[in-house]
Amino acid sequence: MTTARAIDLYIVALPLVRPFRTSFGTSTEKICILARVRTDHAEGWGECVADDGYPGFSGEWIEGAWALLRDVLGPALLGAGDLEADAVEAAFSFVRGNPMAKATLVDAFVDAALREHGISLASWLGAERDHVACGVSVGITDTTEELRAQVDGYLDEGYRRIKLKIAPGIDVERVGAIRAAHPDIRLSVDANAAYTLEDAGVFRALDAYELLMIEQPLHHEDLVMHAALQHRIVTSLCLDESIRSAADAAAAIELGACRIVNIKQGRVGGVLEARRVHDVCRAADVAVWCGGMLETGVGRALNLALAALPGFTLPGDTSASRRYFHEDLTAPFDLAPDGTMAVPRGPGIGVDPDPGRLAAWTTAHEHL
Ligand code: SMG
Ligand code: MG
Repeated sequence: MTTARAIDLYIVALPLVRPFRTSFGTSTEKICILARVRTDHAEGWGECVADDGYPGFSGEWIEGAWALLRDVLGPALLGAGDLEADAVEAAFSFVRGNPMAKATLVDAFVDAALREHGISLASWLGAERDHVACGVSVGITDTTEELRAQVDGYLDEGYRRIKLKIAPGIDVERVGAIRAAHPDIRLSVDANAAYTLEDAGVFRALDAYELLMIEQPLHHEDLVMHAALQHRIVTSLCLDESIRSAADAAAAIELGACRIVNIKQGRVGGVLEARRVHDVCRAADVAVWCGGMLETGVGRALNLALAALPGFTLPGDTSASRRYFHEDLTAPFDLAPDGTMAVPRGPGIGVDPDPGRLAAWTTAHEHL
């Protein structure tokens, strides 16, 4: 049993090495909430993956999550008394929705509880690998030449799968150019819900490029339309934004809305629900892989532990620290020449933010 005694919330801002453009916006900085949960014998960390500025990826954003964490979820955890690590979600079950805010404290509490017992998150989750295969997600560029240069650079570093962000009008030609330059690589695209079923022709055209998958082409709430699209094309659909829970994954699979699921623990309410999504997909023989939200080393450590579970059979968006930051908040995560990354093995998530960098990059702090 573990008891949360104090919580610190931070907002940190780290410049990105290059802007990251998706169909819904461009980020030049990684801004996120970090939570530190102190227990009697340890402290644990969680990172919130909600957007800065406005809710663009999902219905959550930093200012909303901050208020919820400070005024509702934080006090609920501090009032919950003794909890087992795998029972912490119950402290937040009276709050509907808001999985990204909840994940911040679920993950921080689990990390603290595991550190108290000296157990690594990876082994506690049931990880079977000590290295995971890594891909990279490449943002939309102004020109095809720029995109090719970035893709070539990442392939040289050893990444095992390239994912291209697409948007209406910046799709078939771009993908065709990259495929022509690299006929044999594992290539996928991610539309971040920017299309409708009327664009089915775009996806039929993409069938020519033998993509590993097309990620979240249609509206995030529309499983039925994804099922209709999956019937009209050969390439496998993968869902990201649409999957907020294991129940969503079960529904999507039942409907035939996808053949692959992107698991982001922050999107589904934390590492416990992420493992349930994994289990649902594995039982249905649906491949999963670990998504990314440009996390700092705190969230990246957690993603790597999750990605080491047996159902994660495709390379994830778990790229090296240097793909995002000049300097990470933790010790940097590096890509091995074979395109894999080591899973942290220390207690809990196995890494800590550097205190000096945390202090320097914090823009807001709240102690509960
Ligand atoms: O962490 O490398 C990463 C980013 C991976 O493409 C990525 N994430 O829809 O999968 C996705 C996007 C969402 C990020 S929006 C800032
Ligand atoms: Mg995505």
